[in-house]
Amino acid sequence: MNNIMSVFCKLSLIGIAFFATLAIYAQNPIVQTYFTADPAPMVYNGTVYVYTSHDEDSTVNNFFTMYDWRCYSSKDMVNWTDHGAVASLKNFKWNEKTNGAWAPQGIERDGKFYLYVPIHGEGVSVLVADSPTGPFTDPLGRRLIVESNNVWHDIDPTVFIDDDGQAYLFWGNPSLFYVKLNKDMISYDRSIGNNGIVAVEMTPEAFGSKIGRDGKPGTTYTEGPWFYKRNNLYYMIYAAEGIPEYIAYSTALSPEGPWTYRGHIMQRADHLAFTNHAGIIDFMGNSYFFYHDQALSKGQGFKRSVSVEQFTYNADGSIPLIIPTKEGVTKSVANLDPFKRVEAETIAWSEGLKTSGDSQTGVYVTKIENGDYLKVRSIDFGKGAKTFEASVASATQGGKIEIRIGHPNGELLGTLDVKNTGGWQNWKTFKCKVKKAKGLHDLCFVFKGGEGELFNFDWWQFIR
Ligand code: FUB
Repeated sequence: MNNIMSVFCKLSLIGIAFFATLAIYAQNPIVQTYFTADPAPMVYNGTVYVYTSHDEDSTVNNFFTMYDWRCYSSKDMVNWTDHGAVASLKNFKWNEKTNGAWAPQGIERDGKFYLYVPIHGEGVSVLVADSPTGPFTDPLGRRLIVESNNVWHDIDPTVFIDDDGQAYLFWGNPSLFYVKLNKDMISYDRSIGNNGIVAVEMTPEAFGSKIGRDGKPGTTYTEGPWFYKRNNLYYMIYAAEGIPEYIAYSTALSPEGPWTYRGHIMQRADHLAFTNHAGIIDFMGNSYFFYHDQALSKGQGFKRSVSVEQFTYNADGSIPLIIPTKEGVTKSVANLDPFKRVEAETIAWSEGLKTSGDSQTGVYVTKIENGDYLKVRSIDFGKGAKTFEASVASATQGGKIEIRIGHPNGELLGTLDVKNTGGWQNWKTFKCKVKKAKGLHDLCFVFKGGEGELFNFDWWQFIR
């Protein structure tokens, strides 16, 4: 851990300098209201869902503080809707650990959603739900991976269902294991490997070579595997040569290997965290690479944030070197319809805000103070709107929502007055007239008012 700390401190200082200039036009990191890490994107029904782990705001900067798993979704790759913490350590009644909600991955099978999660030091477990955003329940009442000989190393599950219906669950640090999941997705074939658990052969040809801290030859594979298939080639993406980690990959013609080392995807960089963890998807004809950095915390490696870059595979299926940027995904793949209710927690960029939620209202934007703002991109006004309305709640003096085009100082379309509604959960809809903005625009909602918290914000829409 001492080695970890010295590397980490050095990276933190450099990161502070790099991110001091984080622009309001940035799209990365994709979540600004919380620290998020270990992204696991899943495409389902025309929507990208990203399950993330969650570094607590209260993290003391010497180890991970992680209690729950969050979920965000997008139909356009630039606006992300916050679904809150969809599962937590408390979902497992048998679990006594109060910390350790590490890297998850979710997958759909036959209308059910399976979330595979490690609890650090407690192996890998599974939760199931009828919707991608939960509620998730524990179908087993115990760990899924119970027989590996080092549960401390049983982290970072990655799951994939092959074309023939066989599902594979890989995981592991610093070695890679897999099980063949049964169709129920909550048990596995015990007839192979060591009572079902197969240890992947870790050779330099398969995963690149490095000399370990103990001076012995090893492979570059460290942790955070991401397993998928594309054009009949199987890909294993992983964090390599930690720490600090970079992202590398290997490919194979079968899920069971043999694997061939293919090189780096994302290099170490001063402004990245000492860990990195990748997830890759194809969506609407584009390819996207998710990872995490330390942008939002200005260089604190235990307070990470999920970012995403668009990329193009080379003709032979190899993955190019991907550069982490603060612009991220600049082109949306769909427009947002402002004449239908939009959840306020659908955000391209925000400053100063948090989200919260309850079973009645769902997730809403909170901790709104004077000068905070949120930006929503690619809004198609068509022939224009006449009225803006929003559902808000305030136990204090309320405030104003300035509706501006493009950025916090952009052209003012209108101002919504928010009054005291009699409580932070007493939701009322307020309306205001707006200037007729036609066509496609990005919008900023800029919050104005007196001292302290102004109001909570649940949803908005425009009326023609
Ligand atoms: O988030 C906790 C751990 O850090 C993950 O399990 C690893 O992949 C690394 O990102």
